[in-house]
Amino acid sequence: MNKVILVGANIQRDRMTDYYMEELDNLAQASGLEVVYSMTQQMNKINPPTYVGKGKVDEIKTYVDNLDADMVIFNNELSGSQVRNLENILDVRVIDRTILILDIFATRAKTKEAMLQVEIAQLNYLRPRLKGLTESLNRQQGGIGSRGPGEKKLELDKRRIDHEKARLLAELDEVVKSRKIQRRNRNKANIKKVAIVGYTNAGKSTLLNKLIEITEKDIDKKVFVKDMLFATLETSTRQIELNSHKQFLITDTVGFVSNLPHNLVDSFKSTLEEITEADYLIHVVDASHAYHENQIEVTNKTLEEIGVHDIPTLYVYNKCDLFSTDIKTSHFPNVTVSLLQESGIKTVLDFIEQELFTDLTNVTLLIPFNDGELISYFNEETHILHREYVNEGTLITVELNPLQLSKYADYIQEKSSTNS
Ligand SMILES: Nc1nc2c(ncn2[C@@H]2O[C@H](COP(=O)(O)OP(=O)(O)OP(=O)(O)O)[C@@H](O)[C@H]2O)c(=O)[nH]1
Ligand SMILES: [Mg+2]
Repeated sequence: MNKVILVGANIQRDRMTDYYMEELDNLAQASGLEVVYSMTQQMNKINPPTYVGKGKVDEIKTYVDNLDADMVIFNNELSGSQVRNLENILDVRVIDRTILILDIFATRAKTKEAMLQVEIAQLNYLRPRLKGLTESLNRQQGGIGSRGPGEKKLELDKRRIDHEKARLLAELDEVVKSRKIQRRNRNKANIKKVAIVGYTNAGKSTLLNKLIEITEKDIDKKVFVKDMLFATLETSTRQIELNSHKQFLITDTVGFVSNLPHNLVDSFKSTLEEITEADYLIHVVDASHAYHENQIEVTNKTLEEIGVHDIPTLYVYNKCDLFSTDIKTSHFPNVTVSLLQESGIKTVLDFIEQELFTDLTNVTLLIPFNDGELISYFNEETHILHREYVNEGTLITVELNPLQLSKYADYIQEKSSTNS
């Protein structure tokens, strides 16, 4: 296991520095690194050659030697020449927060789409730093920052990077196209869509699993949950059917983190696009986290960046088993839950049901006796509120969406809105 030292330069007294450093520590652990020391420095301006001042570099060097560290990770984004200069003095590998996050994504990516997106983000990071990083990349064999395109590092020059990037983008385009077709088919079915969003490790995948558990027999549909950053890198969509037979699709998405590299957000746009098409968002918050307010802000800012506006949102303040006092909630509407202890999940489901199916209309239909197939359709696809046999056939009162309403207009006897 690599022993690493974390360094954070606190420019102009950013009060979030401690939090960023704690998160950097988590990111390092998520990457399988052992953090042996973490240091910060207050500074008013950047020292261009090595980012931090000379005195600080010497201090880092002392820690590197004494603690036998083999890597230094900066919380601040470094240029290629800063990496080179720092490595020359410190004599160990130097990376920054961005490359660390890219590395985690590279290790976790499983689908073709996610892998291509990460590779493109890595190339985008590498390109402007190529000159400074060549030495570093040459020196390094395997490990952080070398997964994905980095493996071909020795042959890389700008022209080749551009060429490789164009190739990857074309490949990504193909993958995205076929997924879009799938999505379009779903849209055609006019089925409502919910997306679960939120900071990494908040409990998004847990929520999806619990919803599957309480509504489905088929628990094979469950997704991966783990106490680590970026457990989920792909979006998974599941169909859920409520007791009332109403169905909707629900998508678990990639978690966000502060200072998520722009390259990454850009290249993950196609994955995140699913969010922009949702009818309803469930924003899961780890309310036990001291900085959850900030995490909400970061998530909302990232959502804005990918073009999410005006989608009704339910805030789910999760992990209430971890704190005893009532928390002050700042975003509305909200519910406080413990997904682990399975409290509050039904309320989330009620919110979804209320929000998604506002366009249902209560109608009474007369189905002739010889139209048995139609009866079974309404049995399976809708919620039959009332049933009565009359001379001409069966009278059923059901909730229909606008599409069904126009399709079965000929059978309608009576109409009234459900949600008045
Ligand atoms: N104590 C407690 N832990 C919870 C609760 N809900 C989820 N967790 C834990 O929080 C961790 C993260 O849960 P996930 O569902 O993987 O979180 P996520 O938001 O999908 O995370 P990423 O996929 O990494 O973005 C897991 O270890 C869960 O078991 C809860 O109500 N209470
Ligand atoms: Mg997840």
